[in-house]
Amino acid sequence: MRDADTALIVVDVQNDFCPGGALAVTGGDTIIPAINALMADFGTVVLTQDWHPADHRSFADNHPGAVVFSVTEMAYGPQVLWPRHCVIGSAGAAFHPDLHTDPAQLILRKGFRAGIDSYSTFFENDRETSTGLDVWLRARGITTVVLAGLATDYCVAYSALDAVRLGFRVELREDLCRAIDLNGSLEEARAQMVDAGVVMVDPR
Ligand code: VGL
Ligand code: ZN
Repeated sequence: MRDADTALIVVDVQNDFCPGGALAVTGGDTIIPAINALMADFGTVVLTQDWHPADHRSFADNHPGAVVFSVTEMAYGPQVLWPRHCVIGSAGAAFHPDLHTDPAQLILRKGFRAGIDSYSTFFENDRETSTGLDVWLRARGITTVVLAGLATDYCVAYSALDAVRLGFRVELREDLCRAIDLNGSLEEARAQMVDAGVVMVDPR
């Protein structure tokens, strides 16, 4: 059992990020049994869901003529244009059916504002609009967060970097994450996390 000041955050283990989904991450479903087992070690478990309205500006098909996985400029900076994924209420937005959801005290949804993407579970992509998770964790005395889930190089990495910035001690279970790896994004995200002081854990 981990200390009471340590929370597990399981990022975006949803159908659309698993094989067969709209933005499938290779091997995304293979991490689920070990994540389920890991939850038993934590007194605080948070699950997150990417949760987009149909007119979300991160969807390539909401930008006429735009190519999927191209990058556009938004008010807050560069934004990858993704295939339509995790639409509110859709089967793709649901948790993978194998994921245990009962141990979680909080299910946090992010990315529901049409004009702004939210990779991180702490801040939307303007790095200013808070999801409230910081305050929720602190109110429960959490000082360390352990991250697992999808995708290593986007939602997990942004969450890890924000958590460091907010003053949490951060561990990333590399064996329990899988990456999209778009144009070297995994290597870049990993270097940024190591630089920031994220503790990379891989017991494999
Ligand atoms: C994610 C791209 C778009 C993720 C979410 O969960 O990593 N990636 N939306
Ligand atoms: Zn998304």
